[in-house]
Amino acid sequence: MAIKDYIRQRYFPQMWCPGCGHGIILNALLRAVDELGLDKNNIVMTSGIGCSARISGYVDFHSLHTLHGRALAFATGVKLSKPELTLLVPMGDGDALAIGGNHFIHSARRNIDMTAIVMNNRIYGMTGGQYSPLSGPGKKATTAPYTTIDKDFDVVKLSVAAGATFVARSTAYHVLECIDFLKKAINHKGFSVVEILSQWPYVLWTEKQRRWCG
Ligand SMILES: Cc1ncc(C[n+]2csc(CCOP(=O)(O)OP(=O)(O)O)c2C)c(N)n1
Repeated sequence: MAIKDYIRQRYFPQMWCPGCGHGIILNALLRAVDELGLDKNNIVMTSGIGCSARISGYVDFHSLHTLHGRALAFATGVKLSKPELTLLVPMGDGDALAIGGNHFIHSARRNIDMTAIVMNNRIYGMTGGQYSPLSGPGKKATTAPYTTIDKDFDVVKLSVAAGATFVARSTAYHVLECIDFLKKAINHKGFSVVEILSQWPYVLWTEKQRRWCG
């Protein structure tokens, strides 16, 4: 299949800022699915809220665009009712590890067979740049004009400690590595986490996008 067969073209052009890493992650994910030869009718993507979570609108899989932080909870429900389906759960760092942190830890602890993709730009992108638990100290953000003082944590170490049985980290710059990790994660039976660092070029936002986010 061609990559365009995995997307809902009616929702394009997408709403991500020029230069944002999230589109590269979408591309890597579609290539991973294509290279694995998966039937798109057997794939379910659940997502919460955020720029990263918008990805579920762009893919031509079964998709649930749900509540901020709750993507893994919805994915768990789908998996319990239809275990034969492949579950893909893309989340922002805020979605996955701030509001959704408990769902993340306990999905890993239960080792539920699904792939969590943490699209980590270390900021709340969609709402305009509030710092997230992953921002780390010394970062400027709209909610930290004099820079942040809070520590961040290591997503990979957290995932391993919580019980995830496949964990990997890459960046939107390393596309081939991302494709490889995503393929391995999808093939893995159990809770797999792929953290992908993604750049956030807020300065490039257009007026239209600023208005769209209120
Ligand atoms: C319950 C709830 N709280 C807060 C929000 C507002 N909100 C929407 S997206 C978002 C943060 C998005 O950041 P992240 O998950 O890191 O994804 P990104 O946009 O950076 O890809 C927040 C706080 C919401 N929609 N629902």
